Amino acid sequence: MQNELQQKNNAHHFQPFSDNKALAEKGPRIITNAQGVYMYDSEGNKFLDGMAGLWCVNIGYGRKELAEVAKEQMNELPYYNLFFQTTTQPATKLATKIAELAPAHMNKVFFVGSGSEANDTNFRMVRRYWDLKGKPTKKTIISRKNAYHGSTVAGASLGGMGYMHEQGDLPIQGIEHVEQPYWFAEGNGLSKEEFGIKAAQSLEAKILELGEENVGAFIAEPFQGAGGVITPPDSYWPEIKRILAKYDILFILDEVISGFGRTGEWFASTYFDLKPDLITIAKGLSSGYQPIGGVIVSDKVADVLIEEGGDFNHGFTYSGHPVAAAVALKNIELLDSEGIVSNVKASTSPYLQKRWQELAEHPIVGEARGLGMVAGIELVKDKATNERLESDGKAGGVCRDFSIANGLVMRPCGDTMIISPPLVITKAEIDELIEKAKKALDETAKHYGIM
Ligand code: PXG
Repeated sequence: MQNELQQKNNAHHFQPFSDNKALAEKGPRIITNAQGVYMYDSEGNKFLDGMAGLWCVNIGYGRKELAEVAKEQMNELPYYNLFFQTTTQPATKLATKIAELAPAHMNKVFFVGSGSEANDTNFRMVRRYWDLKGKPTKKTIISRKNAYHGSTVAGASLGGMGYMHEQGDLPIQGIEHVEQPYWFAEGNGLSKEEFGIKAAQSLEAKILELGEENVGAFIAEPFQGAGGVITPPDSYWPEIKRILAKYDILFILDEVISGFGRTGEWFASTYFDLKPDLITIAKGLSSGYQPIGGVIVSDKVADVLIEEGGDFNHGFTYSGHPVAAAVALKNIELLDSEGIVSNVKASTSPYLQKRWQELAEHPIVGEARGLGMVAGIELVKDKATNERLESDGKAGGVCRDFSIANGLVMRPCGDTMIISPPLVITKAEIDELIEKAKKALDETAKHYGIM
C-alpha cells in the first residue's frame, strides 16, 4: 500500500530519467533529510550516500552556514539579473573567486543555471569565436561515445549516450563522436597504454576526416562520470595533448563532476596537467545546495569574444542568480578554509582508493578503478574472461538493490558499480562504505549462484 504522498506523486509528478509507469507501481522512495554523508527516507531508513546526491554534494549535507547565507541574500536582494550592463555583488565576487582558483590562463566566468546550460553556452561560444576569427566553417564539435554533457538539445547531442540520442533524433548537426578510453570493455587484447594511445588517435583521425578547417572544438570529461567512472589509461591525455597542440581547435574540459575538489585538486585540469580553453562547471560549485553552473573562459577566447565581439546574445534569467552565487561562494570558502580539498588529496582519497582495490579480489569483480573521490568496479561472472553475469547489463541493478537494502547508495551504469561520495567522508565512513559494498557484492554473487 502506497502512502498519500506516493499516490500524489504517481498522479502528478513526471520524473526525469525514470520509467514513470514502473515507478508508479513501486512507489518512489521519499528522501526527507540528510546530514554529513548520510541521508534518511520517510520510512526512517538511513543511507550512506555514496553518490553525493548526483555527484554534487561535495561539502556534505546539513551545512547551516550555506542556509544562513541564502537567507541573508534573499532578504537583501532575492533576484536581479546580469543582463544589460548590471551585476550583483555575489555574482561578481564568485567570478573573482573562481578565477583565483582556476588555471592561470583562465580569468573570466560566464554564469548559467546548470551543467547542461553551460555546455549549450560552450556550443555557442565556440561558434561565435570562430566566426569572429574569420573562420566560420570551423563549426563541428568532436565529443566521445559514452560521454555525458547534459540533457538539453546541445548537451544531449554533445553527450555520447545512445539511449539519449535515440529519443528525439539526436545528435543535432555539427557534432561528431570518437572513441572513449574504456580499456576494460573495449581494450580487445591491447595493453592498457597501447589502448589509451589508440583511443586518443581516433580524435586525430576524425579531425583529418572532417578537415581541420571544419572542426571548432573537442569536448571531454577528464574521467567519464555517468559513463561509468571511466578513468583513462596514463597514455591517453598526453596523446590527446599532442593532437590538440598540432591542430588549431579549441579544447572544452567538462569539469561538472571533476571540479571543486573531486580529484583532490580544485580542477582536474591540474590533476591531468591539461590546458583547456573553456571549462564547464556546475554541481560541486555550490555542492548542489543551489542550482548554478558556468563556463570558465580562457584569456585566448575571452580576448576575442569580449574585445572584438560586442554583444554576446546569450544568457539566462537565472544566470548567476544572486542567492545561488552567494551560496556557491560560501561553499568554496568552506571547502578551502576547512582544508576539505587538500584533505582529499593528502589523506582520504589515497585511503579510499587503497581500500577500493580490495574489491578487485572479489569473485565477481573484473576490475576496480578510481581516482580522487570517485571509483568504479566491473561486475563479471568469470574473472579470467570478463564474461558478464547477464547479457544485458542487468546485474548492476541487482547489486544496486542489495546495496540500497544494506544502507549504501552505490549506483549502476550497466554492470559497472560506481561511487562518488561527499568529499567530507571520513576514513571510518570509508570503512563502512567498503564493508557495505562487499556485502552487496557477496549477495549479488549468491544471487547468481557463484558463492
Ligand atoms: N556534464 C557532466 C560531465 C555531467 O556529469 C552535466 C554536464 C549536466 O549537468 P546538469 O546540471 O545540467 O545536470 C553533467 C550532469 C548520472 C547523471 O546518471 C549525471 C548527471 C546528470 C544526471 C544524471 O550519473 N551529470
